[in-house]
Parts: sequence; structure tokens; C-alpha cells
Amino acid sequence: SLTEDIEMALNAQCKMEAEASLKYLAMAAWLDRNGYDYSAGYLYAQAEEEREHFLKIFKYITEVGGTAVTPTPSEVQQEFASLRDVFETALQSEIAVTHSINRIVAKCRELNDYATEEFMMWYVREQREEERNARRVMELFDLIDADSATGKFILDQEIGKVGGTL
Ligand code: OFO
Repeated sequence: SLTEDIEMALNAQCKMEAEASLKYLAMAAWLDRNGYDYSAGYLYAQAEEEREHFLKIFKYITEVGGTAVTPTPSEVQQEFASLRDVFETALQSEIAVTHSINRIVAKCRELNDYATEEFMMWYVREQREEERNARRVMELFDLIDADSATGKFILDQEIGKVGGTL
């Protein structure tokens, strides 16, 4: 059964995933109202994915006899300076999630909670993929001139391809 330490860490991770979903939703809305339809589509989809990440942990806690606490999310950023700023923020937020997941795995090892460790491995793999995509988007900013209108138009489409929305 779940130790109190791991239960707390998992509930904290639930909050982080739920907040990640809301962050992506705010980013998607910003992109949407600034005409970046394809990258908005990408981040709307990410918002859905993060909600699934949240629910998966939430249900796991209950399944192993713990108490899943509905998280109260903090305020999320609504305004961004630029297209690049949105994706820079997204990358930093994914890196923070990866660190948090790694800390849970380390704690599982310390407390011999092999079931939760195994469960968390799904997240380790998922973060590897999400960080790779987020870094790929940042590479695109080095390859395409984001200052011209044409550059912005092409970047939006290329980012949409990374997210599979184009
Ligand atoms: Fe990408 O944050 Fe969930 O795992």
C-alpha cells in the first residue's frame, strides 16, 4: 500500500499535471487569438493530454488505496510576448515536470515502492517525448526568421507539424 510520502508526492504531481493542462489551454487561446491556428491546435491537444496525465495519476492513487485530492490550480499566465515566448515557456514547464517525475521515481526507490515506480515509468517515457518535441520547436526558431510575417506564417505551420496538427 501507499506510504504517506508517496501519496503526497503523487497528489502534488496531480496538481502539476492539472496546471500543465491549464497552462497549455491559456497558451493555445493566446495563439488562437493572434492568428497562429496550427500551433494553437497543437497546444489545445497538449492541454487534453495533460488532463489525461492528471487523471491517470488521480485514479492510480485511489486504486492503490490512497486518497486522491482534487487539486486547486494556481493562476496561470494568460499573456505572452511572442510566439517564441509561448514555446520557450512551454519547454521550461516540461523540464520542470520531468524533474518532478524523476524525484518521485527516486523516492519510490528509496521507499521500495516498486509498483509506483513501475507506474511512473510511463511518465518518464512520455516526458522524453514531450521534451523532444518542445526542443524541436525551439530549433525551428533558429532555422526560420520569426521577425517577418512570412516567417511567422511558416513557423506556425512547421510547429503544427511537430504537434501532428498539420
Ligand atoms: Fe508533459 O506533463 Fe504531463 O507528464
